[in-house]
Order: sequence, then C-alpha cells, then structure tokens
Amino acid sequence: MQKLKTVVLSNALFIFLFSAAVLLSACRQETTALQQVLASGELIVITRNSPATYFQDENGDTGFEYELVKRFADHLGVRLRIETQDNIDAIYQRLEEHDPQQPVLAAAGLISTPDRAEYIAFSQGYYSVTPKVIYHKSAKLPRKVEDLIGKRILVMKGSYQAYALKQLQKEHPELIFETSDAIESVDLLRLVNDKQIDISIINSNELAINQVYFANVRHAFDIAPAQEQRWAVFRSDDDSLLQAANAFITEIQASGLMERLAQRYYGHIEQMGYVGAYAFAQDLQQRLPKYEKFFKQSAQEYNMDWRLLAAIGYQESHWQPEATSKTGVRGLMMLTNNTAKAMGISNRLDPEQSILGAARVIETLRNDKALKDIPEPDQTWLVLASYNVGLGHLKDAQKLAEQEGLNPQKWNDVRKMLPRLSQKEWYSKTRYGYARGGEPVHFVNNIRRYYDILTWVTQPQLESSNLGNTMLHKPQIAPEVSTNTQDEQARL
Ligand code: BLG
Repeated sequence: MQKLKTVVLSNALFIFLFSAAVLLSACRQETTALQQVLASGELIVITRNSPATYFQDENGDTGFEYELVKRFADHLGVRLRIETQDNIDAIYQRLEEHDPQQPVLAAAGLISTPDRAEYIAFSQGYYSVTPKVIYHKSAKLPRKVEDLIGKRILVMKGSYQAYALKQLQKEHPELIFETSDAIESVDLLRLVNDKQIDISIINSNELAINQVYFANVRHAFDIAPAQEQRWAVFRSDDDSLLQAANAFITEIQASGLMERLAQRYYGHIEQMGYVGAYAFAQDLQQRLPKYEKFFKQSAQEYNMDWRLLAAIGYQESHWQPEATSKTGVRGLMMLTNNTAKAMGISNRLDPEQSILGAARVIETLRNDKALKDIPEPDQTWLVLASYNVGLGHLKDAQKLAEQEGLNPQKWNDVRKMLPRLSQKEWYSKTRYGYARGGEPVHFVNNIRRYYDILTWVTQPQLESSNLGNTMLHKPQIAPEVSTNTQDEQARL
C-alpha cells in the first residue's frame, strides 16, 4: 500500500513537473525577442566607438548611430544600454554568442555581406554610403583598381571594404591589402594623412565627418557601388526585434528625421564643399593653435565655451588677425570701431584684444534684458545674430515674429523674420529700419557648423592624434548645439 502510494505520488509529481516544463517551454516560445526587450525595460545595443557611430562629448553620448538607437529605445519605451566592441568581427561575434534571454541589436554602420548571412540577419537599409578610396594629396590620383596594385593598402578587418577588396582580388590577384582589427576609420585617415600607408577605403559618411581634420587626405574613386547601412541581430526564426526596427526605420525616414540627423552629422561637406573642408582642416592645424590660448583665456573669463568663440573667429576672419571686411570692420573677430571702443579695446588688429572684445560683446548681449531670460540653445543663436546685425535689428525681428504669431524667443522663428529687414514693406514699419537681415542667418548657420566640427575635435578617437593634442578637451560651459527645426522630434 505504502509502495503504491509512493508510486502514485511520484507519478503525480512526474506529471506535475512534466506539465510545468511543457508550460514553461510553451511560455518561453511565446516570448519573442521584442517582448523580452519590453519586459526587461532595456534595449541592449552593440556598437563601436567612432565619430560616425558612437562617441562621447562634453554633453554625453552622441553619434549618428547613437541618436538613431536612442530614439528607437524611446519609441519602444525602454532604456538604452550601449555596449561597445573593439572591431567589426567582435560585434558580429557578440551577436552570435548572445544570451537568448537577452536579445541584442548591433548598430555600428554595418553593411551586409553574403558571408555573414548564415548567422546574422540585417534590418532594412537606413543610410546609403559609398566606399571611397583615399590617398595622400601628394600622390598620383588613382583612377581604377589597377592603380592600387603595388600600393600599401590597409582597411578595417571584418569590414565591408575588406570584403569588397577580397571580391576584387578574384579578378586582380596581384591586388594585395592588409587588414587590422585594431584600427578605426579615423586611424586610417590619419595613416594616409601622415603617409604611413598609401591607400585605404572608408565610407563616404566617415569621410564627410573627418575630412576637416585631415588636410592631406583626398578621395579617389568608389571601390563599389553605394551600400546600405543596416542594423543586425543574430539570425533565428524570431524576427520580432528586427521587424520593430524596420517599422521604426520606415517611420523616421518618412518623417524626415533621418534626413535631419544625416544633415547634422554628415552635412558639413555638403555645406562647405570639399575645398572648404580642406581649407578648414589646414587652418585648424596651422592657424588655430596660434590663437587657441586667447580663445581659452577669454572664454574662461566670461564663462563660455572657447570653441564657440573660435567658431565665431573662423566665420569672421578664418582666424586671420588682419582681416578687413568690405565695410571696414577689422580684426580676427571683426569688431566695428564703435564696438571695439565700447568694449575697451584699443587695438582691433591685436588678436588677443580682438578675441577679448568679442567675448565682452557676447557677455553684454546675453545679459541684455531682451535676451537674458531666453533658454538655451536659442539664447546663444540669438546672441550670435545680434553680434552680427546689432541688437536693435534683432529686436525688430523679434517684434515681427510676435506680430506673426511666432515665438520671439525661438531662433527658428526669429530667423524667418530677419531677412524681412531688407525689404521695404517690412523694415519701414520697424524701429531700427533697414538691415541686411539675411547675413545674420547665414552667420549663425555657419558658426553652428564650425562649432560642431570643433566639438568633434575633442572626440576621444582624435585625442591620440597630433591634431587632437593641440586642442583643449573640455570646455567651461557648453551651450547645447543643434536644432534645425522646431522643438521637434528631439534635438534636431
Ligand atoms: C556688427 C557689430 C555690432 C553692430 C553691427 O555690426 O559688426 N558687432 C561687432 O562689432 C562685434 O555691434 O551692431 S550695433 O552696435 O547695434 O550697431 C551693426 O552695425 C561684424 C558686424 C558687421 C559684420 N561683421 C561682426 O559680425 C561685417 O563686417 N559685415 C560686412 C560683411 S561684407 O564685408 O560687406 O561682406
């Protein structure tokens, strides 16, 4: 009897355990990767540290990929956990070895190649790039693959570029190249810039971000047609996370957010042109170091970001202390005679004094009652516009904004009004009258761009370079940069 009881009991226990196991596994099966992410409240993203993907500046985490995945996490309503790997192979390996209970997404400017297809599933494309051959400007321009033969070529291990070169080797067996898993695109640019290698291949977006630092680098032809960058996950039957990513990508492409982000991160070549970018790179190395200490001193004295002062200086004179405008305004920071006098500056052509004068103008403007209570970053942009066009005209534009039902405290609204100051129908009704109102809009746009570039110089990736060593790394106060449109979908 006792024995029977035990058997019955152990049978019951077995049935119970068995059903529990079946139930559990059924539950597990039903929990998709997306549900796991939502339940854990956290999206784990694997990326790499590079100017085109993810890096940190004085405001914290940033980078094109970072901005995208941060918005994706917000969209899912979860926290973002960023994890970096040292190279592309390591990123894919991390996907392959991930704990199935903790889904991970890779967002690192990845491009799909057939050799990854077995283990890795890619999202739809979100940004198109072309792989560009780069070389030193003193070398002969390579025009075709044959011109690369016999050159010292180095690319990132595991990258699309390495894959593309391998494909080309089938037709051109004499094409020899090296790969390294210890370098990033910015290192490759530096190696070409310093003539330590002849050739590398980097994506157009990486070139766009970095061209301004490497004055000796030029790009030749595209080694392959345009490729789509994609996010990636470990390949499995469960594509829920990838589906959610695809829906998100479609959405931000349709809303124009993707385009705005791309403009912000990769747009300065488009705006400056390659020639402008080469010139900036040169001036960054040759001119800025001479005046950097003056920018820092004045910025510190008036509690502002030295790079903002430097960006104004580049816009005003390309860091040339003897610059003269058509209207007779002079010096590195282009002070008018009256302004110089008002700021206690005796010699406008002395760069140290000119910079100090400019810092005082900014300090005066941001303490003026018309501007002092305006939140950042708008205050900075409105101060800059006043620096250029004068506070009276700026106030006129603010008034026009108000009359139009716009917000006089928002740069995006005021900048729409400024050009009206050169049209009689509008300026005739203003207090201060005619002004070349288009100029301050252009002025502020350019300064923001230069300021962004100068900010990127402080990227950790560049700190080891010669260029990085000449720059100060942390500002006193960093006004928030960005914003092209209204309060908008985040900072852009
Ligand atoms: C600015 C002054 C403002 C002044 C306005 O002119 O100069 N800013 C400085 O001196 C820093 O103070 O406003 S006012 O005080 O209310 O009269 C208006 O007079 C300088 C501007 C003028 C501009 N650059 C700094 O941005 C300039 O040189 N424009 C001419 C360009 S071009 O050569 O004709 O193309």
